[in-house]
Amino acid sequence: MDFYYLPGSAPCRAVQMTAAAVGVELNLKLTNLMAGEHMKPEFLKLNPQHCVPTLVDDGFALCESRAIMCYLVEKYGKPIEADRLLPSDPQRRAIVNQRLYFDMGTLYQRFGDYYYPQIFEGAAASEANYAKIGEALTFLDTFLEGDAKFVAGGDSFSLADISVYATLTTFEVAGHDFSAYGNVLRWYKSMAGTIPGADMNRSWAEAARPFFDRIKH
Ligand SMILES: N[C@@H](CCC(=O)N[C@@H](CS)C(=O)NCC(=O)O)C(=O)O
Repeated sequence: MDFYYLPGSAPCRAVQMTAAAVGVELNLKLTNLMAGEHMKPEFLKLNPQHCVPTLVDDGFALCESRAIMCYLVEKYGKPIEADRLLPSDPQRRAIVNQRLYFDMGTLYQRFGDYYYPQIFEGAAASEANYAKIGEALTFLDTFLEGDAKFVAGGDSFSLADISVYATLTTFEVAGHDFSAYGNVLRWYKSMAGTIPGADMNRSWAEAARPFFDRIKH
């Protein structure tokens, strides 16, 4: 299946790790946003929202990383593995979903609110927005209290770990210090040897470094 992506993009890397976890091979279609490839008519036909990641599985086109991740698990995951990644039990699944929405709407959102105006618009750093990232990291630290091994609890990693791990890798490459959040740091270190495709996630993330090197923090 075709996977339109950019290596520096955290949501793209979350899909890459999910594909590795379910054993699906992706046909990589590098999409250069800086060159405007996502605004070409042929890409807009696939995804009018003009963003990566975009997956095309035998003519079925889908965007939004977390929707793609759920699709890959539900369509291609083997039963036991699928139940770990996206549990069928309604309450366990609800917690995984909550963490996925937290990642999209709070953790990554606040990261972007602070960094992207500086990178792309030359804006000054906002202390208030920096503090909001800290609050989001505190929430994540709380989810991991009591020596919890995984962000949605349980005894194996789920899609929530994959999604948040991709986000935190971007934090690392950005030089955003999260060492004060002890549970987050412990969990982050442990995921490197746990999530399939974590090495590729780490090396792809380097593509984002030059953007963060442009700003001082
Ligand atoms: N919530 C989306 C975010 C996707 C997103 O913002 N992608 C960026 C790259 S990281 C993009 O394609 N931006 C170009 C655009 O939106 O025009 C997801 O998780 O897939």
